[in-house]
Amino acid sequence: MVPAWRLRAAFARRLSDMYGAEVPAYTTLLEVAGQVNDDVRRTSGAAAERLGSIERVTAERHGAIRVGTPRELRQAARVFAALGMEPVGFYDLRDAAGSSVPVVSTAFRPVGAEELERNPFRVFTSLLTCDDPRYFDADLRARLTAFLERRELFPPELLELAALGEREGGLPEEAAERFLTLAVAAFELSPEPVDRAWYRELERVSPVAADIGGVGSTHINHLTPRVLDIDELYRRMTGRGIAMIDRIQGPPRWDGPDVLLRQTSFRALAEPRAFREPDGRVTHGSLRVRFGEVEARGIALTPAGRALYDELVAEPAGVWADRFPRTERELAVRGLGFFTYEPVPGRRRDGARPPGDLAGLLDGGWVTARPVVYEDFLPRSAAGIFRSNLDRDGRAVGAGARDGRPGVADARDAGHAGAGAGTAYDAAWLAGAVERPVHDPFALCAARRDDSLARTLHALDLHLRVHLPEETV
Ligand code: OOG
Ligand code: NI
Repeated sequence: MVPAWRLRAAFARRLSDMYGAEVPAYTTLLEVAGQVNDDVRRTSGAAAERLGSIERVTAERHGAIRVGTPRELRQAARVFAALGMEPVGFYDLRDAAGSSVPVVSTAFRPVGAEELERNPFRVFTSLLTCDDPRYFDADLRARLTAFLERRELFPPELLELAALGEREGGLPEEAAERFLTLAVAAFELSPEPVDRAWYRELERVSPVAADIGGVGSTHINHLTPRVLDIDELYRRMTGRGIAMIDRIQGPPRWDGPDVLLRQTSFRALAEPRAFREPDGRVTHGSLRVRFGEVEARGIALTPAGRALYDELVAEPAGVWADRFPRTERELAVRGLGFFTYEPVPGRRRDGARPPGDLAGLLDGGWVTARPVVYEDFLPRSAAGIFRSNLDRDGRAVGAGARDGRPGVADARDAGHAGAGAGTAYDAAWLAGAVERPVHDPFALCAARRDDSLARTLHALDLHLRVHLPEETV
């Protein structure tokens, strides 16, 4: 029996091999990321591994796929379930600040600390909001839906093996091999000719709509390694002549703790593709749909920490230095960051009782705090990555296309899916579509913290309640 986590690790590895063979700049990215991580370890020693062992960080990846219908999303969820990956979080990129993309998304990933440690592979998965009239009028929606209903992203054999794997928590050796082969194939770029007129029509609404609904299959559009020093990586990639997007998404580099997520990417490459012309001829051209992203991960923030982050994200390092916690301790005691806690073994009591507050326990050397790494995504960053990679030389892919129609911004201001506006795509709707609960990222982190804190207090023989600024445990 091959357990789910081994399937997940093998899937991530094979996907990476496939992607590397097809997108050579990705291989360069991996090479540079590996070198940067090695260098950081050499210069920073143990501190480098505060947010994960070098082995985990260097092996870590996230992928991204895009699908067209709730049915396709449900099927993707089933494939990921066999890999021990569950939907976490809901992201509405239609109203992401500054750039509206017609998708709602979730991320499939392992949720337990142990499963994450074994292999943290995650896939950001976006669903085209076909039912949002701000992007698709009734006529286009009907044709788009009909097109999507006809295609098959995941062959029945794959879905059956996935269901078996989910039920059993793994697959027998031979079935595992077959499952992995079919699963990787489902995410390869298809050689099928692209219907040029149809693709272009969707592209006029949004390049994302064309990438999703303009072709007969889905594909991994990027595979992202994790790096310990993203500023250094950016410099080195640029030094190698690889055109990166103009910036690193997220807060500026500063000398306080790394929090949440910073990401950057190289521009989507023009890859040769076959097109079917209106007269039936097959011609050759290119499309830019696959790119390379890289990310640095930091400490997960509580809702209060996240609110502060959102307020500061666009501010320069100086403002961060004034307003954001400069230390892990401050993040913890102000209730802004998530940590797990452990009792310090053998701490002598000296006749003193451990104090009843987190600051006292930390400062008195009774407990230690370990940061919880952020395992999720950020809508602003995601929308920025989407957008920057749809553009060619600063303009949208294809002749004059724009992401989002004129007027989308007005509708957005009025609140998404407002009065009478098609499906209300929200977290509850998404859970219904995948027929599984969608985890709340904050709740997952809080559960880990609370659990560790309860065990720590028990070990210290403290029958008290530790008051956290935000919540009470
Ligand atoms: C997904 C973009 C979002 C991230 O890391 O924020 C994403 C996509 O382009 O399909 O992967
Ligand atoms: Ni990504």
